[in-house]
Amino acid sequence: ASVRSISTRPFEGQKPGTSGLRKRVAVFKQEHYTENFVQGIFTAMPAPGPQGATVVVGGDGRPSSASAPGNGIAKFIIGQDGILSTPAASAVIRKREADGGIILTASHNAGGPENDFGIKYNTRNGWTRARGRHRRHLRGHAHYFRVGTQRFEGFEVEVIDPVADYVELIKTIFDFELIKSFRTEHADFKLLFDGLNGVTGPYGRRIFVEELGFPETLVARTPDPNLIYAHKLVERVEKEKIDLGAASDGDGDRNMIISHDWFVTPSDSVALIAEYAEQAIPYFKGGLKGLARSMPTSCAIDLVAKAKNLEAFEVPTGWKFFGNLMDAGRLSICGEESFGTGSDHIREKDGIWAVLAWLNIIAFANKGKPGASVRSIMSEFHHKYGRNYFTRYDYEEVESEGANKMMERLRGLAQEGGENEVVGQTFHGYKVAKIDDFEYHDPIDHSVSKKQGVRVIFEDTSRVIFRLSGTGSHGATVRIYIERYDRKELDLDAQVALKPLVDGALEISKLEAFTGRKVPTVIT
Ligand code: VG1
Ligand code: CO
Repeated sequence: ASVRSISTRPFEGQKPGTSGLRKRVAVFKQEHYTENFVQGIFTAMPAPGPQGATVVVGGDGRPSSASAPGNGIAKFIIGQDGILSTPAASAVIRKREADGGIILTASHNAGGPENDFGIKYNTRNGWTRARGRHRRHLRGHAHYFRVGTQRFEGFEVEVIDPVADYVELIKTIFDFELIKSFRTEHADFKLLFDGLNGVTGPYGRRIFVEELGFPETLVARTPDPNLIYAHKLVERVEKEKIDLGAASDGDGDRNMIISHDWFVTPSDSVALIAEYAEQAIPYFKGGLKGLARSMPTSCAIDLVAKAKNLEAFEVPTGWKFFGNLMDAGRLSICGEESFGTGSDHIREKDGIWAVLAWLNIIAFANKGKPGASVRSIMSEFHHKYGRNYFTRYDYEEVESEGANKMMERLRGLAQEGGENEVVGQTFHGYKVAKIDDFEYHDPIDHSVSKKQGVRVIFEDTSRVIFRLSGTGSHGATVRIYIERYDRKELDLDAQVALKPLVDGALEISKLEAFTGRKVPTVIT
């Protein structure tokens, strides 16, 4: 191995969005593009910098080629065959006290040569910071297919089993014995886990099949777990009367929870897990520290926090904001409406963790009430707390200009305060109480994040929120989040319950006039 110095130009648009850098594969293939970004990561490494550092590298197996920058890094820890799920990488970084990790994935974005690639960088607390210029670069010929350590001049490469550290950690969190005895006592209980063809395949097999003894079940690959893209899973769950259907995304950090008779919104899922955690999940038996959600996520978890007398935090979209709260010992369980759920066991959202949390809770609930199901558990929750109906409309690959103008106008309205054409007006029966542009003041490091989404809050506490995606690779994606709280009507179809608010949101934003779009690309 030898070190060469190469200087490159800065690249247009090479700055991390909601979750690292995400672009078309062709963009990454430009000469030095990837190396330049990775160099930026090392340049920005917190003191004492990259000298002597240990860095974890893994990914979801998308095609990639990059040589590792030198920078005095002493050790690279790499998942075998280059594989590490995002949560597993976080687990490895923490267990092995590495200084950071590079995850090669575009997560839920579609893969393949025509589609997307991405790079996320994680320090021990999950923050992504990267910027800068490529300077020096290492040439080694490390292989990634066999576990073991390879030594080069000035640095070493350790190839690890990508599953082992993660499984070791996860077994300390959940009640595996309880789940196993539940499975043997309920031979008719059907679990279906989708992700066996993505990066979570080996993790799912090791945990659900080898550790817990569930039958090996496979369905089609599902890069983004939501009701539309995961339709095959949904169909199978309905047809085969599956009790717990679950999916995760390309890099294993997202999850979807369904049963043949219920779809659990991610906002409800995290609230439900928080409700049961102390009683059911060993990791939380000492008590919960605090709960949190991203701003557009429904307020269901806030109700649980209130009932349990816990702090509840509302942070901007993107997992990185939870890390500071966790490090400060003020946050145990958190989630995002975008199918992200997790806890302070690592610094990423964790799809398999969420599925195991549900299994653990179902097993626990069955001890008290035999026959407890996803639906009965959720229904009991809604009777206790009321229901936060929630839906999200995505308009993908919209012209950036129109999308930006729409957001600018909404921001303008928010700045005018109460004196504008929206506040005090009634849209389809809902009267606007307030409009603002969400700003987050981090209570730990006091940093301020502005322009995190425009919120329209109605007099009955219903909300509609507008923001632009920070993970798309081309054009703009407009996201509209719609929420309404109901104490009495608990069994409505969400799309029916939210229809007037959706119409109101479209009127308030003048979405069609600005973007030319009549219908959303995806509804979740
Ligand atoms: C989306 C989601 C956000 C999530 C992010 C990364 O971001 O809305 O909640 O944290 O993806 O998830 P945006 O900016 O496109 O709305 V992952 O699984 O793709 O790393
Ligand atoms: Co992901």
